[in-house]
Amino acid sequence: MSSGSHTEQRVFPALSIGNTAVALQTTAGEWTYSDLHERVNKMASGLLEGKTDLKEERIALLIPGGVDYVTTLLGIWRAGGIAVPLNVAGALPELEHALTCAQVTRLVACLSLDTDQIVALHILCQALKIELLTVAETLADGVGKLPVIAPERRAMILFTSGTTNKPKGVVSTHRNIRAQVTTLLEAWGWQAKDSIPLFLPLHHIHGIINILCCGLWTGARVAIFPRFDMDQVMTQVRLRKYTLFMAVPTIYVKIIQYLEALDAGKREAITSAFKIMRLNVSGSAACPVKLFNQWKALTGQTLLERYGMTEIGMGISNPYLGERRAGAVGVPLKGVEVALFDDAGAVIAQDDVPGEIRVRGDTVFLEYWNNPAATAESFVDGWFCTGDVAVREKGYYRIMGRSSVDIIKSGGYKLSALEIEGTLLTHEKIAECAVAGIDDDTWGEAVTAFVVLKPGQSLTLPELKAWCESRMSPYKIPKTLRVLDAMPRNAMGKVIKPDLKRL
Ligand code: MLC
Ligand code: AMP
Repeated sequence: MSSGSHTEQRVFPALSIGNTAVALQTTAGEWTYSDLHERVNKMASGLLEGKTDLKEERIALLIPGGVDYVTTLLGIWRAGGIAVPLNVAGALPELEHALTCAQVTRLVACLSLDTDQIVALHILCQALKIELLTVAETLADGVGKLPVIAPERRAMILFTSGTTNKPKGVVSTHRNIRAQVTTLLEAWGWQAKDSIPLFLPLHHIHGIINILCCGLWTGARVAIFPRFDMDQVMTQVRLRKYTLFMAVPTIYVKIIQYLEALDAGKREAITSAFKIMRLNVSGSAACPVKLFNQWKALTGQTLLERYGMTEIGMGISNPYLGERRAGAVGVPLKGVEVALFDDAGAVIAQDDVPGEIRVRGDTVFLEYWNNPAATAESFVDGWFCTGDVAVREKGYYRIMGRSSVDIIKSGGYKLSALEIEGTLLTHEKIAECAVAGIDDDTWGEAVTAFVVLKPGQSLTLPELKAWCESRMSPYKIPKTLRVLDAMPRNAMGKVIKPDLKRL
């Protein structure tokens, strides 16, 4: 992440002593770039404990959005470690999987989390021989000698669900992150005078790369929230604090519902504030044409939709200047090579023929952590195979869907049907189960569980939800339960998910 041209290595160019511009606005106050720079270096020194380099030690973060999160993430990078951001709403078995899989040795946590969670975390860390730390106790009093970090070194592991039961750790290098950030800075015209709210979860790239890293790289102001709180965010919007707004489609849907419930005067105060923003971006899931049109009618903003993935950063984007086409994700970003491939593995040269999106370039991740088989499977001739199917129409890409029915996108989160099924099958009343994403106006797709119960058993949705609470993140918990007499299966015994979706 070094800017390369500076004698003193920094995580981002704008982080420097004497830069008095506000970097972070938090609920607790403001932090200038200079303050943040010093705090990051103290964190790096504290993590190093006198060593010269963390040498890619995996250090996890379990911290909600705020200055401590940013200090820890950048401090780990500055000291040569690999940051493993974890889901603050994650259930214990999910955290255990990530900590074990990434071979984490230290976990920096926010100990003002829920008390039960802290106790459970202590026990888990003890069992896994992981040192549990707070930010306050890790920050050094001063700044020691910090290492020089080569761009090809690993920087971050993010867990992403896929077509396997358990999430895989996506490893990005400093070079990957720099490429992911700089292509967006240019494409979307980021400027130091920009100001953006950050309320997305900080264990995924939308929040980490597109908002936090782009903002801090440019020297802009990032207003960081621990979670998406409609009233808080809309108050700041109304006060015209932001020039940029980036969110998943579900959030735009929820904002429209919120605005519709307001009286005309209050609604106008917010919509007119959106209207004067420089840019509104939607991504992480398909933006329905209806939503695109509703947003335009309400705020006058033409949403810029873009396509990305944890493994590739952002790949395709509608233009900042030029036609932003509803229902399309635009054209490949500069420096990102994108092509569509047919089933025989040949590049599709002409428009209007669907194929799998494959991506090459510096933005593409290095590997799945400790999983060479999965890494090898996902690349063909140097191209990363996304599993997403698209078509090019008059030069613009349009996403048509995914090649796997076992991946669900709910409110921007990618979920593995197989992972949820694996957990549900441990329920004492469930004999068979299949999970599918059913089209939903708010969530994009809503997790639905189809189950066959053991003889003589009954199960209701509230019972199932309560049972799921300690076993999976809230957003994975089924929104609907369908109890079936028998599961529709093909001749090979495989559940026919399209039949279930039709139910
Ligand atoms: C919350 N809930 C969800 C959910 N989020 N259910 C399904 N899917 C989701 N995404 C549950 C809550 O637990 C709660 O359950 C109920 O829905 C209502 O909660 P809420 O308070 O209304 O929702 P909220 O907490 O505000 O969360 C909604 C959200 C959040 C949209 C703000 O889901 C979110 O931040 N999504 C963004 C995810 C993201 O950043 N993805 C990017 C991945 S990177 P109950 O039962 O308690 O009522 C990527 C690459 C790329 O995709 O291209 O960017
Ligand atoms: P994740 O693995 O969480 O990074 O999610 C990446 C996936 O989100 C992609 O593989 C796509 O399936 C989906 N996605 C991201 N942006 C869009 C978009 N604009 N339209 C449709 N799907 C999208």
